[in-house]
Amino acid sequence: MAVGLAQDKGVSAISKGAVALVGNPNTGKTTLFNALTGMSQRVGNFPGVTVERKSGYMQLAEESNTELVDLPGAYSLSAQSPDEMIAVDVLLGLLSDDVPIQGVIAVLDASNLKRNMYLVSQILELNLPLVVALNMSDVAQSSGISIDASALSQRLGVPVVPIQANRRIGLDGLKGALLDVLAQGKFEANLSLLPEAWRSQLRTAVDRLTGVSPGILIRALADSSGILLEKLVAHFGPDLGTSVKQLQADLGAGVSVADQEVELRYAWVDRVLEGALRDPEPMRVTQSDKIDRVVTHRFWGTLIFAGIMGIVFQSIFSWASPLMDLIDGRFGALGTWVATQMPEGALQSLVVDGIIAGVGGVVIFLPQICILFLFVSILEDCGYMARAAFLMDRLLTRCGLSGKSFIPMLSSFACAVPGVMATRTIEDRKDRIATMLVAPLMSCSARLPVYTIFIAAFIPDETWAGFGLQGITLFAMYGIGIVIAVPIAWIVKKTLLKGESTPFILELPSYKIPDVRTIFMRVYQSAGHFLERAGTLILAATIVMWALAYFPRPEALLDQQEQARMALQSQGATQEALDVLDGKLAGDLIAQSYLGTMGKAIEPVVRPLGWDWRIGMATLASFPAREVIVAVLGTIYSLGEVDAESASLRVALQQAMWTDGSRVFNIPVALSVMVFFALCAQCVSTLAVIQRETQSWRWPIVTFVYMTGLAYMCSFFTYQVGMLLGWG
Ligand SMILES: Nc1nc2c(ncn2[C@@H]2O[C@H](COP(=O)(O)OP(=O)(O)OP(=O)(O)O)[C@@H](O)[C@H]2O)c(=O)[nH]1
Ligand SMILES: [Mg+2]
Repeated sequence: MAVGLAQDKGVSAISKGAVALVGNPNTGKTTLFNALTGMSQRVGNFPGVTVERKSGYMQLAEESNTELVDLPGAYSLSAQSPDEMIAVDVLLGLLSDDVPIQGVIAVLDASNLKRNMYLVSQILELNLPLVVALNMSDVAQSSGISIDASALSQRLGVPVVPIQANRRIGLDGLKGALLDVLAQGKFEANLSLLPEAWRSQLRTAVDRLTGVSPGILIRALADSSGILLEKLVAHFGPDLGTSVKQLQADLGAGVSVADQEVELRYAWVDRVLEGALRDPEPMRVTQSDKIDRVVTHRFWGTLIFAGIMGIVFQSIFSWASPLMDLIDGRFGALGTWVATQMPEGALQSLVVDGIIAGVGGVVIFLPQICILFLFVSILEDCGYMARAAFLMDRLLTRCGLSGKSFIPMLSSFACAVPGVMATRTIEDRKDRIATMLVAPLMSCSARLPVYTIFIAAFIPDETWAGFGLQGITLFAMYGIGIVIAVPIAWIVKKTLLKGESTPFILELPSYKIPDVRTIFMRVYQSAGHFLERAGTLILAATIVMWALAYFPRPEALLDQQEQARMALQSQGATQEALDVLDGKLAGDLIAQSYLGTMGKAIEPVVRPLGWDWRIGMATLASFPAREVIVAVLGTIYSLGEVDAESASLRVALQQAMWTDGSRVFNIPVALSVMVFFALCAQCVSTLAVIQRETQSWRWPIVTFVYMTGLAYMCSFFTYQVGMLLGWG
């Protein structure tokens, strides 16, 4: 992959290929990527945040943009998990439709240099121009670690630049060094750590093959699973396969490159760092170790975790309500104003009852979404969430999952789509699929509006043992998914996906003061994502549901109403009496609408859950995306009411009646709706991403069927028990 820039150190030639950011997980690659490209990819203080290849452009020299590729973290080029495989594919040039890699920035955690150097030893064998960035130099410094960058650079034969990516310190030096190595063109693979016999054999073999570096051959030789070798042969041709066989024979029977490689590399790392790295007390007990003893303690740690989550859910209610009331009021006023500006008719109804009442009803939850993500990103960035993962490891392994399942499950509290993608860090395919099956049980942010609307309307605002009852209910809704995931995972691992769970060593990241920019970006992006859904998927669903609830409008009914109205007026009836009449018409119209007819048909199915046809239809409409229920209920009640000002959905729900005049909703009904939404697979995007990640329709179907069945059962149980307990 020579770029041949030696003749002209020119700018134009430099933009021929991409530069890849490679390094162990959680070393700050994405932070550096964002700093160099001005983009805002997701950053977090735990390993396995990036699971996809992402690219952007950085300005290396004047008037030239160079593509920069951010990769998932990898401990070694002997990929163990699908996310590590991505880094390997890119570095070895196996993605044929991809821009070739012309250089590499190895991002190392300076406070953990020894472990990070292993990967460097492998990259050095790849014939790729390389710059080593010593990131987290602030962390290293505060732990008293000192690194002689120039000595290291001399030993490695590549530039070594100390940086601090989160403060953008040292980036100019890094870019300069990168420009230099790119301009030097072809980089000679450094094979110094291999035994002389191997080296000469490798060189001879490489000479016979085109486009293959010694590093690629070593990767092929060290590949014990055979998967990488297969890919390499497909890419570089069958000659590579023959060479590998030949080499294996030449190196002698019983020599396992995979096994020996590890020892050789560790010995090399020790040699290279000798005298260049000064770590005064490598074994010291740090402040962070002391904190960890408490927060990862089986009992105290769990208590702290529950306490923190309790506070988070409580704050979601108490902090958000003033803002939500404000937005709610604004939308109410907007609806009333628009109604006075537009002639009465279908169009006015579409805008006021459909779009404003529906989409507006969802948008008011924005403050809660922001508060949720504010907490989540602070907890993640300071390093606490990785400790929570550690705490869960025991539980997860006991139910047959990998401890690595925690991070995907944690991500699923924001949204199951990145959660399912985060399972790429799990090596074992069965563990990976089992995690995907339970990840959507975690309450994502789309469920938050559903929970809070029903909680605000039906759970009394009282305190219980110092905690608000509403906060406790929300806590319980988040809890139910976790509690149910445990037996489900256990059953899945005992039946569909039998297999041993692999032990897992989570590397606990160091505690940090959370980065304001990272937190701001996370909250901002989540808010944007929420609003985008409201403006697209939910808007579309609302319009369809509005039309179904508005049409047909039988002439006979409207005429009857007109006559009744005139009769009342001629008798000098009060405005109140006229409103009652209008309300009745609105109710009759919606009952006769397409939606009403369908609703009546499905009512027997949802009746055992305590629901009326309106909740049934709104739930059915929410299968593509769960927030739709809030929008659809907003539309249904808005169409079924006369007075646009009482459009607050909360009040409408509280006042909803059965035909016999009794209230539709009580606490058991509200709980049964919430439980249904906590457990049901109402999200097309999640099912699609499971299909994509597993390359099979089987798993999205299994997910859908089991979650929907489970939701129905648990919802039924909740309603019936609630009624028995006399909460109705
Ligand atoms: N103190 C300090 N923190 C940093 C520095 N660079 C990055 N961080 C933080 O380190 C954490 C990890 O950063 P990321 O950029 O997500 O790391 P990554 O290498 O992309 O991680 P993966 O995608 O999981 O492999 C984040 O909390 C960053 O804010 C640095 O130079 N100093
Ligand atoms: Mg990353």
